[in-house]
Amino acid sequence: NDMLRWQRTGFHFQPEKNFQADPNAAMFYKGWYHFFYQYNPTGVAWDYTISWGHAVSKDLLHWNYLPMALRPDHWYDRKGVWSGYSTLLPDGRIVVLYTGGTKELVQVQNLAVPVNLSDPLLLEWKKSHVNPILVPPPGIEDHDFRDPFPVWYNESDSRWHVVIGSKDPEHYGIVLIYTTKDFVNFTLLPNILHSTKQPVGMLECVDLFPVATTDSRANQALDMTTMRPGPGLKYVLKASMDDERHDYYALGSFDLDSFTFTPDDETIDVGVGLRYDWGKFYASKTFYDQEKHRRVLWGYVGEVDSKRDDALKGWASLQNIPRTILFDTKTKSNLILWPVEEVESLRTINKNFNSIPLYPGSTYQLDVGEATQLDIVAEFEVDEKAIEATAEADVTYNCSTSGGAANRGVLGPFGLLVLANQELSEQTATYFYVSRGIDGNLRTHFCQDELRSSKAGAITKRVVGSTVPVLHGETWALRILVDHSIVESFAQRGRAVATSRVYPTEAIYSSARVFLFNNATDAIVTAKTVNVWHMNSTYNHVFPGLVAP
Ligand code: DQQ
Repeated sequence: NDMLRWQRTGFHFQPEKNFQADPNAAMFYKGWYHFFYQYNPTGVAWDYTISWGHAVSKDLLHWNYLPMALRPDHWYDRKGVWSGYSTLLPDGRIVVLYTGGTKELVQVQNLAVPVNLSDPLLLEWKKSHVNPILVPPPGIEDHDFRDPFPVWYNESDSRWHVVIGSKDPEHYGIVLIYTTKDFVNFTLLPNILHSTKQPVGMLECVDLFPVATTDSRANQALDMTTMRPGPGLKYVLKASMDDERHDYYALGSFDLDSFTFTPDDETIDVGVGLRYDWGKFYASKTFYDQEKHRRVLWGYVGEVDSKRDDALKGWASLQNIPRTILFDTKTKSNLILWPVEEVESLRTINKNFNSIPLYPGSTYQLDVGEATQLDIVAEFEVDEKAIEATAEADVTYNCSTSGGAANRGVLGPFGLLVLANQELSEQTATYFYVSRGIDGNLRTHFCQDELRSSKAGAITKRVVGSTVPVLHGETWALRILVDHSIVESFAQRGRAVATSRVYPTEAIYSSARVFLFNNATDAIVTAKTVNVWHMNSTYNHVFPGLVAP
């Protein structure tokens, strides 16, 4: 297993061993960011011992592992402490709501609270003696009732609204709403918060939050518990699609009286339209960071190698670098997701490259030394004359069916090759592909090609991505975080994101390289500026004096 050692990341969150999955939200409390996550202390895959791992950090990057917060030790969670949400209430209390799998595998909701609120580490948790606080209501299947999330505090009647994802008998995703004053007694509202128009199946890990839409408030992240619907606001409804394992969101409006969400555009409703990430990324949650007035997103990035390799490594799955979420006031049609600013504090040696012409069919090696832990920021320009000379081209291009970076078109692909060996027989390509529509307008696709990312067998490799808005006067901009076996890429400063797990066999340690490339047939592309930073490791460890799993 020494062979697989290099796959361990340098600055991403991962426990020392075993399996992790869904982030179960986070909070800033008494000087610490607390992070809870689905963790199996006994193996490298999901099973019924699934528990809540716990860690703390001062900066969302350097973590101290703590003892597990919650384990399956009662009849109502005998088959797992599943996902849920940790919430800091406005009055200073903390509640955790989570789904338990009972002996019979019925999904029920449970309450847990910290034993000692004056302990900044929140080390001890107690489960409520009235658990389970909720069982599946009539008409909802026993295994379609999970991931509770307290979303809204109504001051006028001192009630919380708690939402839970589910599906109806026809396989349409639905979001149930309960109200409660004390998190013990609940009332199911007769209406539902939202129902999908497509039979997308069970909605896991539902999240709902406001975003500011006007320029004056654009840099504000908003706290769901204090904001009321009104001008300058939109709402984001997010759900994880159990059937296809992707996190979708929709932008829309919210009616507080009926407690219903309406997407701005039904054709891009949750489950069919926008995704947080076009690559490997699932079961995400956001939390409002009252310390820095921002909303922060986490998802987990699973493995796409074999179970056997996970067993050899002794661990499985990563968390992405936390991302801030804002509304895109320029396009008004998407969110902006961007690595938290703290990640820039890990940057060390910088190499800067300017105005590098990339001729059709060429690559250009960026001489940066060992290229396993990087933060890369690059801006490209496509030759204007080539654009003008191009008639309608490649209108049906689609990242996932394109065949990837080897497939040449008139105006692309161009971008970067990371975790590449010198011969380029191993490489992960992050690129733009520009096409020209019948109306003359340019359309940009942002793709990440994993097809040549590893020479090892038994690995799922895809080309992932989507179209991304590139506005008049903008360059084509990429940011890529590279960390051994994960590549997180951001197009147009966060309008579209793609994360890949990759397992090179040769492009490891000092043999890992990074290249620019242009595989367009007709256009010269200029890499206007490229900044490459080496990234420090975070060396996470167990909190001094404590024992963690
Ligand atoms: N994982 C949890 C569930 C959730 C799913 C169990 C999403 O509660 O629905 O580990 O990955």
